[in-house]
Amino acid sequence: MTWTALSKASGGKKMLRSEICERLGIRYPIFQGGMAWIADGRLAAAVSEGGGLGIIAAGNAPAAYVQEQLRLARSLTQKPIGVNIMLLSPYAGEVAQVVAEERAQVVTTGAGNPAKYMESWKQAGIQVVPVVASVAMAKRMSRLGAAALIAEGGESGGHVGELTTMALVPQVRDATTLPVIAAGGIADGRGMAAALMLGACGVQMGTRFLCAEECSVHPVYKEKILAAGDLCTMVTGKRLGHPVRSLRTPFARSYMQAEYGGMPDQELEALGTGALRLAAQEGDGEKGCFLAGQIAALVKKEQPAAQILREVAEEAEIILREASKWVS
Ligand code: TUI
Repeated sequence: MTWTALSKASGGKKMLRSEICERLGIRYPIFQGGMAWIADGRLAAAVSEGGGLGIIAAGNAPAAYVQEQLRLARSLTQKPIGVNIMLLSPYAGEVAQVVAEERAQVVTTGAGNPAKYMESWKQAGIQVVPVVASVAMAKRMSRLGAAALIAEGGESGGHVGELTTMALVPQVRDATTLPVIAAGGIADGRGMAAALMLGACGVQMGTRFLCAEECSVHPVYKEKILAAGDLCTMVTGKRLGHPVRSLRTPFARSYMQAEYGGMPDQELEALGTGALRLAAQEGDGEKGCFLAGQIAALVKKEQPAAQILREVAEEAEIILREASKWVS
């Protein structure tokens, strides 16, 4: 890992930087997670303008929505913008085409294997950064020419893999020579510093950015994150093969009961449909599915995205500077 202490950008003071900053043209090695129904052009632009990598979530939306949000973000900032493509979406193919046409600087992918799109994205000059939840997937993506990898542990909100961030990041790091971004269970400078110690060269945070001022998610969603405790999330959907971490709400509990109470697959699938939109847009505390990571309790206040980036990076810097205290 090439850690470079660049002094120019901060008036002679050393600052936290890594190879992913140079590769993507960002100041802080911090990505904002591509949260479906939530991460729009406005949030992505605020994060990128603040020095991180803002990412527009395609989620289950059609290509026209992604194009509109990308253009909105570009009207708000000149900095690089990413798009996250959720590969289970019926619109994944058309979204894949639009990001190539619009030449998004970065594409991240989730919940599947983006192999069939990789060549066209690379041809368009896009830096492809897939989310991986296993070593096998990391190796596959490396062979296909990914620019970097996001190693996402099961502490994260939303669709989760088997491994924790602590176990996954060093194994992915050892499996490829690509830069690794750690995700899942990171909300502050302590998590960021720890991720770097595990071999990552940057982090992705979703839950922390839910409470960014520029995040348009329903206010009830933000209130629930701010009120969350350590045991406030749970994983449902394992039976259908799509485990999802969300807040322990009436919806999540009744879904879990249906899941283990023998509800037929089709009915169970229908029960989940639309629940994320109800949470994000309507703030529906009964029928909504409030995706959130295990670190929700570490999110203490609503604040501008730029302040989140600065706080997390500065805290990580302090911890890393003091790390030599452990060796005497
Ligand atoms: O994708 C996410 N998080 C998400 S997606 C989402 S929306 C959704 N809608 C319906 C069902 C499920 C989710 C909400 N949150 N994170 C990235 C992520 N990707 N986590 C784990 C993975 C992953 C899992 C398996 C990536 C690749 C993979 O490979 C499978 C294969 O094809 O080998």
